[in-house]
Amino acid sequence: MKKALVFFILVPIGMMISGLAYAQFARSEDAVAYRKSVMVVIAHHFGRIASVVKGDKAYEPKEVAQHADLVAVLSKLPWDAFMVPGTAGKTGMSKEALEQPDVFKTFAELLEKEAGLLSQAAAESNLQDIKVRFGSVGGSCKACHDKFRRR
Ligand code: ASC
Repeated sequence: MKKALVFFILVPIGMMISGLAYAQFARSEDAVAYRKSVMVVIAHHFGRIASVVKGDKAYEPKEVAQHADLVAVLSKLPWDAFMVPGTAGKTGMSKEALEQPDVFKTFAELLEKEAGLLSQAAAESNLQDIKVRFGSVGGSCKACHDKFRRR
């Protein structure tokens, strides 16, 4: 009875409180689809900021702030989906990522932090700051890709 209470009531409540990103995937393909989708959407919104930073597009503060907010929120989502056993070495992720989950997590947290700072700079409409923070976000993407992306 007590175990059932924990399992059916407290665990789901805890999962709801701990947030959306609690990744519980029925099949490993679902985890792969989830993480790929999130990465595609992050790349899209980050790319929209890139065109402003590079000077290909005029700076519209409100738009950049929206893209930066999305990158910051999305950056919190995909990491558990990368840590699902059996999904390494078949996709863009190398096996080393699953062998070094702490290192992987450190990169993930760095991106989350940098994306939060980019979003702050965008909220303040500070283009100079946005450029600097954009560079740091890109650097954190690259650091993880260099280590854990298959070539
Ligand atoms: C992007 C994108 C990445 C990163 C990376 C930064 O816009 O799609 O994967 O930036 O290229 O070095």
